[in-house]
Amino acid sequence: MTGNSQILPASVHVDWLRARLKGPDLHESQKTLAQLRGLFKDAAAHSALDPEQIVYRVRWWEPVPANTEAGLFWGVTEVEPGRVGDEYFMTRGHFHAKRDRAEYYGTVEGSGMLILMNEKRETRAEAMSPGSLHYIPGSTAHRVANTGESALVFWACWPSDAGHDYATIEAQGFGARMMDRCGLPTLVSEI
Ligand code: S6P
Ligand code: ZN
Repeated sequence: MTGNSQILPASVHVDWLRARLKGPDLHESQKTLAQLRGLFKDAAAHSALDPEQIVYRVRWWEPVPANTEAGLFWGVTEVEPGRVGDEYFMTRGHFHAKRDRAEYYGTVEGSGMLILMNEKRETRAEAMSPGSLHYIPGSTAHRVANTGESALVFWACWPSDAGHDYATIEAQGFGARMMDRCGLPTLVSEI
């Protein structure tokens, strides 16, 4: 019996086919259009949309406290389909507060673009589709745009001491935006 007392059930489970997380101690957040005011290029188009529309939801697991050195977190983000003017629904995007911290993203459902920007503001994108795996190096801001007609779902794994710097992106944005141009997702430079 003493041996068995050390065998515990896993507390968090992943539905691998749909990526959703289930467990008792998960964190959740969601962002509506109202909460994302100023993020999209076309302010007039933003004002014309329902402010309560949810743009994305995140559910994540912190098995160790935030800022623990050498721990890992796991999360799942669902970005709704939609556009503000010609710009696809997207996440706010961030650098990690500890700049050298890297991250993995893996796409489960839908299609989109992972927009990556280095500290010189050079911006590029990687196409996301079910099964695509994305390594986000340190010192690289990351944001995801849903360019499809259905929810874009991806998991993420990042260091527990990475932290999030949203302020730099709020102040300066990315060097390019993911826009619909004649029906095609196109990375349009801001400069
Ligand atoms: C965390 C990781 C993701 C994002 C999520 C929402 O480091 O990159 O879990 O938090 O996709 O994006 P954002 O930019 O609003 O945090
Ligand atoms: Zn991140």
